[in-house]
Amino acid sequence: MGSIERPYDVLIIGAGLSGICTLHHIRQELPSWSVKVIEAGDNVGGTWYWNRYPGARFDSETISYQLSWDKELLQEWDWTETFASQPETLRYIERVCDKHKLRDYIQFNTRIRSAHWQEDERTWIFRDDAGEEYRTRFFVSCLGVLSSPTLPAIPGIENFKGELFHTSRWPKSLDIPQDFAQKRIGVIGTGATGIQTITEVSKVSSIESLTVFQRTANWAAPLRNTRITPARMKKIKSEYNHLFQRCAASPTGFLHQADPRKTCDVTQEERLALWEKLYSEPGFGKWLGVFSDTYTDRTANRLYSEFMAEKIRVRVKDPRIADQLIPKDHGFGLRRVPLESGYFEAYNNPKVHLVNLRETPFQKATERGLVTSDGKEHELDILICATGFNAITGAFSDIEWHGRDNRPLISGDSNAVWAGHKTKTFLGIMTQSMPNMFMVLGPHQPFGNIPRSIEHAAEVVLQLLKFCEDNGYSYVEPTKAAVDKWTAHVFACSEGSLINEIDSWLTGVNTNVDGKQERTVARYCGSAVEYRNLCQQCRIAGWKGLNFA
Ligand code: NA7
Repeated sequence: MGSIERPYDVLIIGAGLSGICTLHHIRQELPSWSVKVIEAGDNVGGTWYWNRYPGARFDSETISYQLSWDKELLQEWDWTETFASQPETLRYIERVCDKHKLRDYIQFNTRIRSAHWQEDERTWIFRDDAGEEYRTRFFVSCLGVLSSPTLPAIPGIENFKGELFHTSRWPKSLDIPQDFAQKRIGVIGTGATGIQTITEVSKVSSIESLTVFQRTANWAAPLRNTRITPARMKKIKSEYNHLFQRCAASPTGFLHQADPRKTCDVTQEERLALWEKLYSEPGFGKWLGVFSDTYTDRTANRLYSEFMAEKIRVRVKDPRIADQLIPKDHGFGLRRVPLESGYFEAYNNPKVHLVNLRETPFQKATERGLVTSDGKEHELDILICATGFNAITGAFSDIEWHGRDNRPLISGDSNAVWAGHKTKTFLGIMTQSMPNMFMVLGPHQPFGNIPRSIEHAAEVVLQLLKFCEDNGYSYVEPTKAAVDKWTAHVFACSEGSLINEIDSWLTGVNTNVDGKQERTVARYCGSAVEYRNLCQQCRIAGWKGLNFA
């Protein structure tokens, strides 16, 4: 669209669940508005479009992950597994788009590179890779929390002659198991993605070897996936209202709530009984259903970690390997806990080798593979980087921002709104100097059960857009005081949580990204229930904290 044409009323970037949900609500409630979605991929789905690596699946309960507003689809759609695989989830998202005819508004294969605020016209001008311009009055970022992949900076990596890729850029032409036959595979990274990939690759009997490069051992616990029978699906459908109410009442948006008792207030038998019960059940209860002080009290966390360490020892035959797989530098649950289906048993396979990068870090890459500090060359045909993402702010960094007074959003520049990746927001929905820009799953929103957070944020954004429409406002921006107050509140909520004392994407640390070595508070750590109440109070008070014009 050329710049002389009428601007869009709303431009959305990203056609993952956030973008789809926001688009749907705007189409429903502001039907006369012109709206466009720009998406880098060639299909909808976001996370579930990009992450096609083998073994990719939910490790949170699928039934609590759906869009709760589409009551009809809830009744129509039959899930086949308690924790759905990536293809099934992508099919669900595609179905939502087709049912609501959302694809008509989405432009695929387009990556936005820059954003310029035009104060006199009160519009944003976005430019894509090809230099095409998109003018819009309002803009909703649906860029995703984990959408900007990061690769390890290993000296000489460009010399490696084998295949190398990030898990979220899995080559469409690479089939497992066929293309893995007789191959020496390497995986760097043991987060949720690495754990799923390693488990799946280790099951391919025809591989020559699988070498896991582990820097930080990660706690993980059994997923215990099951098929959903037609009878169970029928029952689930009859309980959806109750199920979403349970999610709404939970601080994390999941079906699980912590046991209100404290770890040391019960006998050892009672403690073990709860832990064993949770361990034997499917899903996140073993992370979220534990005693209420597990992630705030060091003794409680140590006791639970010891319980989990013993489980690993039992499952891994070689005690030296088991010892390396048990985290020593952080307790259970202080990073996002991956749920697995045979991860620890993978190390009982003689073809699977563990390289402990804490003892022998990477020295360099060669044509043939990776050399560690003990001088050993690990020869590889395929190197899979499960090395995570520039989380929360990464996708924002990939765009060059010129906000009000030409301010950058995020860069090394001290004038940047989020200088040094230190995010500041109002309700996690807006930030200063970026007028008319709203965020779904922006920094300072609760993440927890992601679709529950998305639905709420999309609703708040819609309320704000309608407020502008109803009052004839073409300009909205939070005040500095409101941003400072909200940011201070977000920091205050994070106090006392042991999770915030550990390096991980949850605390904004990524060793592969300049300026992200220090921990920060980039997500809302309080209860999602309280967060929603605060948003509602703000709305009832006439959106106090926002300037409209
Ligand atoms: P994560 O959880 O950020 O894990 C990334 C992994 O990659 C982690 O084990 C890292 O080790 C490792 N890593 C990253 N960079 C390097 C370098 N340079 N060298 C060696 N190892 C490295 O990402 P995931 O994709 O697994 O999961 C992200 C979320 O997606 C997950 O939490 C779920 O919510 C779904 P480190 O721990 O930094 O030492």
